[in-house]
Amino acid sequence: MRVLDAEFIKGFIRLATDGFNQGWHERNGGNLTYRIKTEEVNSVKENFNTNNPWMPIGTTVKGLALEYFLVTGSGKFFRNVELDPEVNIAIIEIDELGEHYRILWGLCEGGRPTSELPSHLMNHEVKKQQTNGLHRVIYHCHTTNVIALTFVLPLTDEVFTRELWEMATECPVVFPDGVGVVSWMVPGGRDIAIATSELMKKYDVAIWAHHGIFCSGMDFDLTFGLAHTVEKSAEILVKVLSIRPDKLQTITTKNFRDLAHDFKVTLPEQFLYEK
Ligand code: 2HA
Ligand code: ZN
Repeated sequence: MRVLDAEFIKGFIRLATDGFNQGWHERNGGNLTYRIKTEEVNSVKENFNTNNPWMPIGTTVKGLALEYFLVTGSGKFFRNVELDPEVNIAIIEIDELGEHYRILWGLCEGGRPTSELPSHLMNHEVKKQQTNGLHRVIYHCHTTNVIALTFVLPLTDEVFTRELWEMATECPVVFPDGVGVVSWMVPGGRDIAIATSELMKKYDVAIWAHHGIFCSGMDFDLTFGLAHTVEKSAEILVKVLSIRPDKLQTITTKNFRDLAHDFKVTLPEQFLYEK
């Protein structure tokens, strides 16, 4: 099969276009990676070029040895992914030590995988282990309202989770584990990758202060839907705070307990504090 005819490529491209249309991917902002299923690799491997050199990942991801990923390119614009996928995205393979990758398809005019490859792969490693292989997508985007909130709310998991949950009744059901927050850090390196992957042991969403969000999910719909829900909630909070600094009423701790009971979700006590 031609790579561009594969459903997993179409799903990846659709997410990139949807994210751009939401306004979360100015210029080369954001990045997306997908851990490809074995049968999907087999369906397109006749197109692979195995002559490219092995390159260092910049960290070690033993749990991802011999896995294949579809990734956005470093410096590439989400806006262009749909127009010219072969130039802007790539399929890569991880070596048996989890220390190097090589490009098998795509980035046909040159380039490297996303600058956030260490963060993406370390998050994939955590999520693959924690979900028994169910999570396959890691998505980083520059969600405007979430970023705005990182200037005015305390940068704690407790405050962000609770405030985002309160803004839309569906939120505790969509992200019952809550969200984690990373203070401002230099992007692209191992330190931010370690901090984010620590949070990913507990959460499916990590907020990077003054930068954006990182999220994880089983497929493209669920991962995009998660980012979309978090950002919509942040937008409502920005509006509420802009109208008046304090809420007249909200969803209460008791309301959250009732919701958890009826929807059969477990909400951590950490976030059910009385205000
Ligand atoms: O430019 O978003 O975090 C890509 C990024 C880096
Ligand atoms: Zn970014």
